[in-house]
Amino acid sequence: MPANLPPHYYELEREFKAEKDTSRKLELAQQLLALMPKHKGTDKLQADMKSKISKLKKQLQSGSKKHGDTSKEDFTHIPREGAGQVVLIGPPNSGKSSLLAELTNAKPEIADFPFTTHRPTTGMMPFENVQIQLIDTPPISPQHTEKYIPELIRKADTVLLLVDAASPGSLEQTEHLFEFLKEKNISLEGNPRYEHPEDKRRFKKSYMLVTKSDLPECEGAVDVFEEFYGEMLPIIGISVKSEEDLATLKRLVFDSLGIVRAYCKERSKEPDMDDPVILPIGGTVEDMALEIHKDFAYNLKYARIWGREVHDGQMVSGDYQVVDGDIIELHI
Ligand SMILES: Nc1nc2c(ncn2[C@@H]2O[C@H](COP(=O)(O)OP(=O)(O)OP(=O)(O)O)[C@@H](O)[C@H]2O)c(=O)[nH]1
Ligand SMILES: [Mg+2]
Repeated sequence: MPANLPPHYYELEREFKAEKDTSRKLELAQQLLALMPKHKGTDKLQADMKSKISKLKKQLQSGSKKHGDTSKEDFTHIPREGAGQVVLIGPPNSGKSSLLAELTNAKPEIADFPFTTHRPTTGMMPFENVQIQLIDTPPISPQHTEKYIPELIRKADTVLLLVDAASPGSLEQTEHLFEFLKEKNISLEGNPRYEHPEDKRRFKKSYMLVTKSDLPECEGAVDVFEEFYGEMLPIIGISVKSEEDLATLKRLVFDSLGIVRAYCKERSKEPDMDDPVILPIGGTVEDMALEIHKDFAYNLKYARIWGREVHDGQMVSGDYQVVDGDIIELHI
């Protein structure tokens, strides 16, 4: 008898197989079991899935005993991937997960009610030839805020604060969010101040995104938020339904990271324009050489550059500051 599984089952099954996190894997296994039509053709499948669920439950129990705590996993550290790490924060239902889903290949849960997201979810956002890591987070709210959220913000390169202008309490929610972050010594700023080593405060490069701008009730919302927060950080109206808004946002996020891309070229060969070396703005030819191999940096005599601010093939020394898009031939 054929199993007749719904199409969504196979998508979820792929996610289940790739998932490394035990508790998420358990959630997916339970969803898969629920999706299986209950008839003779799925008897074996159901039994297999039930046995996987019971194994996963045991693993979770032994894992929490081993670490001596009963809380869920530690989300304070999410390994960085790609050219930069950007965290999406905001009050409940403000559209964080929707934005992650539009900009990356991640498939977070999205729903029209608060507290849908329970754990951080990451996705990679392609921008031209680089990938940028986005982290969707559970909401910040007077009712409940996960403890690890401030730490995720401290570690990120850029913060996108999403506020939902369609929600009647959005200004109060935003005010609460800023107070919460202030208590945690975090200040969201368009142009972050210099962080003194002895100062506990962290000034994070941030943008406020006023979401759902396609809805008629959100007309004029950007101006309202601008009045309250415009001096602290840039306020941008967006809709996940607008391709133009999403494209503008991608460029903005890339620019916020303060990075440049350089392309390595071997003599008499074409450079690989799909594989840039990422450097912070101000990074030099020597820094680029170091990224490739320390011997290149130690033995560097000079470099030839092709780019926006040089003559083709101009000779420069190791202290030349790389401009985004420079093609560099290292001579040792
Ligand atoms: N019209 C419109 N609806 C949107 C937009 N962005 C999100 N939504 C809707 O807003 C609701 C909440 O979206 P989510 O992405 O789940 O919000 P969230 O901030 O992740 O919510 P929590 O996880 O509960 O904090 C869903 O019904 C979305 O479809 C938008 O740009 N326009
Ligand atoms: Mg969410």
